[in-house]
Formats: sequence, C-alpha cells, structure tokens
Amino acid sequence: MYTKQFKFLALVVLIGLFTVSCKNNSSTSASSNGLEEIKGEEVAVLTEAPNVPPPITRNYATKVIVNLEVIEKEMEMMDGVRYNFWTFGGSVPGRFIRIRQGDFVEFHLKNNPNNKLPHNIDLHAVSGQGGGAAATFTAPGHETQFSFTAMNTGLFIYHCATAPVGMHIGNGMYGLILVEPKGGLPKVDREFYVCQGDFYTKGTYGEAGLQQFNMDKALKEEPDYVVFNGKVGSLTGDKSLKAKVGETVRLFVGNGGPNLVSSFHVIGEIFDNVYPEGGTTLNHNVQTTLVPAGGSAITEFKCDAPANLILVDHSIFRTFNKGSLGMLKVEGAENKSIYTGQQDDRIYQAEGAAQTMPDVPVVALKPLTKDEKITQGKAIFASSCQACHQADGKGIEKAFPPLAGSDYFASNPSLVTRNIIHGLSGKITVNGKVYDGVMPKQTLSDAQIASVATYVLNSFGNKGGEVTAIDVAKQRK
Ligand code: HEC
Ligand SMILES: [Cu+2]
Repeated sequence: MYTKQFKFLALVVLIGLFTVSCKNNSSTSASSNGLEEIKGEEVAVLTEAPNVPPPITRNYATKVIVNLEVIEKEMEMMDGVRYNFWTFGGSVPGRFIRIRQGDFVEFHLKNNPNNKLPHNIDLHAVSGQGGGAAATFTAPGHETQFSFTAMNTGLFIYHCATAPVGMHIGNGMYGLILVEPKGGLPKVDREFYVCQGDFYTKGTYGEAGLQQFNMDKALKEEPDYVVFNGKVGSLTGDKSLKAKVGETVRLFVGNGGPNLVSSFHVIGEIFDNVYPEGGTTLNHNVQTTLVPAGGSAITEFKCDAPANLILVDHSIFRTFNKGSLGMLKVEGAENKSIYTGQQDDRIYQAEGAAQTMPDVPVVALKPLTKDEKITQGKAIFASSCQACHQADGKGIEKAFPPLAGSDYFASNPSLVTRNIIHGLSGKITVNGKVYDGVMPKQTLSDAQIASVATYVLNSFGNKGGEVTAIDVAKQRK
C-alpha cells in the first residue's frame, strides 16, 4: 500500500518535471526535441536589391528578429511610367532576408498607417500554417508577430497572401529569404539579388503616366511588363552590376510571378554551378535555368573574360519588348585565348533580300509633349536600340554605326524614322567610316517611333528636332 502510493507520487513528480522541461524547450528550441540549441539574439540585416546581406559566419543557431514593413508606394515601372506598387520594405522585390538553418526567427510584420489595405506574409521557408500568412494578417497601422524555426536550407520566395492573392503579388509583394546551411555557402567574390516579376497595366508597354493594375490581362497571363528588380532598366546603364575578370559571382535569382516561369540566362557566360529551384542539388555547366513562379535558383560563375554580360529571361520577346534585361559589366584584361573578339568580316552575298519582321497593328497613343517624348523615347531606346547602338549612342566599331553626332542624318532627320520603319542594309558612311550591316526594321507603333526618334535627335550631341506620330504614319506609306 505504502509503496504503491510512493510509486504514484514519483510518477506525478516525473510527469511534472517532464512538462516543465518541455515548456522551456518550446520557447528556446533546445536540442532535446531534435533542434539546435538557440544561443543569443540578433536583428536581421535586410537589404534592397541588388544587394545581399553579408554571409553568416556563426557556427550556432540564434534567435533572429526580422522587422519588415509593408509600404504602398507610387514608383516608376519604366522611365515616364508610374505605378502604385505594394512593397515589402519600400521597393520591389522586398528586402532580402538571410538566416541560418536552425535559427529561431521572431518575425514582425508592420503595415504602414498610410496604407489602404490589409496585408500578410507567406514565407516559403516556414513549416507551418500558410507559411505565416494567417498569423500575420495585418491591418494598416498594425504590427503582427509570429515565430518559426528555419528547418530547411535553401533560397525561398516570400509573398503576400491576402485576397486577391494574385493582385497583391502582381503589385510587387514578393522577395527572397535565404536559409544558409550550417556550414555556410562556399565563399564567392560577389553576390547579387535579382528577382523577376510580371506586371499588368491598363496601358500598353511604355504608355506614359500613372498606370492601373489590369485584372483581365492578369487572368489571361498577358503581361505588359516582365522586369528584373521592379523596373525596366533597374540593372542597366549606371545601375549595371559590376565584377572583375577572374572573380566568382553568385546570383540569388527569384521569380515572384505572379504568372510567368522564367528561363533565366546570362548572355556571354555559362553557369559553373546552379542550385536548381534554390534547393540543395548542385548542377554544373548550365546555360539556362528555369525559375518557377514562386520559386528561385542560385547560379554561380567565374567571370572568364571582360564583357557586358546580359541577364535575360530567354523567353526572349519578354527581354527585348517587355523589360527583362539586366547587365553585369565585367572589367579586366582581355584573354584572347578564351575570347578573341571578331577576327574577320567579309561580304557574303546570299540570295534574297535582307530579313524584315512582319508588321504589327499600330497602337494609338495620345499625343505627347516633346519632353514626354524624350522621356519615353529614352526607355524605348533602352529596349529597342541600345543593344546595337549602345547606351551612349556611340555604336560599336565595324558593326553598329554611331548615332552620337552622326552626320548620316544631320541634314535629313527623317532618315532616322525611315530606318526604324523600313530597316536598313547596304553600305553607308557615317562620320567618315563605312558600315555594311543590316538593321532590321523595328516593330514599334507610330507614337513609339516618334518618341524614340525625338530622343535620338535631342541626345548624344545631335542637333535637336521633333518627330510626330503623324510624320511617322505618312512615312510608312
Ligand atoms: C540589331 C541591331 C540594331 C538595332 C536593334 C537597331 N539598329 Fe540602327 N542600325 C543598325 C545597323 C547595322 C545599321 C547600319 C546599317 C547599314 O550598314 O546599312 C544601323 C543604322 C542606323 C541609323 C543610320 C546610321 C547612323 O548611325 O546614323 C540610324 C539613325 C539608326 N540605325 C537608328 C536606330 C534606332 C533609333 C534604333 C531603335 C529604334 C535602331 N537603330 C535599332 C543596327 C541596329
Ligand atoms: Cu498584400
């Protein structure tokens, strides 16, 4: 009898001890439940694309506090085109978050009081209901909090999951969270954050002014814009990424969608390593890697030769007509044994005429002022002309003639529009040098040609002038 009672008491005490220790564990994720012990606490460094937070050097798990603020904000989709973006942190894509496997993340989502809508966050790095979506449903002027342990390593998308979900993502609500493996990622010289997204506007590509979200086009999955880092030209010109010959580069590539799958490619390089879909498998010697909507990839390469590497979605009309074009300038000494440059150029007379492209329907735009044309023309130039004539209009010797101070059209500006409408082939002389190439005719609307021609006439030290859509229409005939 006495011993029975004692045994019972002992059992109660044991159960009590067990539950106490469980309680402690649940708040600190200690090792008895298979999780790493949490030591210390830090606030996550968050960065705006294309920057990436510094690699994690800790060899232990810690408590990481993440503070992310949703901001609804009008910004440029393209020079001259404005859009009301919904952002995680004030830019598209959202801030890059970098943690280590085993970390215990205390996540704070703030919804700026000036915002109009509720938002939340679904982090693909979370094991738990909705990736945190239900726990973070946040009204304007509120802050919510939840916590999770980073169970899996990888590069994960996060996005807003408030209804209508497609519209929240389609307005720019996505970003990347990297969960580094316990030993860290191999060291590289440079890391960049590049995230693709598709956008749907009331107006067509390049139509100036404040553009509204277009649900019909979103449902049909027919975007007007497909861009890296939230804007046409976010990674070109002064904003190009930079590296030196011999350096290793790692691109953390995300795709927010909401609809398109990206065929991510870098013109002029080969990926030495790819972590497909942002997971752990390592693939080598890859030309183009698929990045699913709501997914990612990590690509790594050594910069072998000096070049302007072009980042593209190789679904290529998106790149040259909708914006998904970025640049990585690799500077350094040439290595002719890796890449010679052009060694010869001779006349090859094939049968038939120069190739042209089919006509597309003319999209009518409202008349713009000269200054508006120049602004819009600059953006059209970036997507339709710059690849050949270069951003500074100086062209490339022996291949593409200069538009900068060109004496070819100085006395007859209508030659600019003529070339864009009809294309040009055969020998011409520009500033004393002979060119014998082919310029394909450009499939642009009358208004777009008027804008880009006006831009060319008023840039690169040229003499000025203005072209109207009516001029272009007359010249088409
Ligand atoms: C695929 C490359 C390519 C693209 C894209 C291109 N051009 Fe050209 N362009 C050429 C070539 C090549 C020539 C010279 C053709 C020849 O030798 O007959 C040329 C010639 C010209 C000329 C006359 C020569 C000069 O330097 O003044 C103008 C003007 C011109 N292009 C403007 C444009 C504009 C504006 C755009 C964009 C709307 C554009 N080009 C897009 C390749 C291109
Ligand atoms: Cu949202």
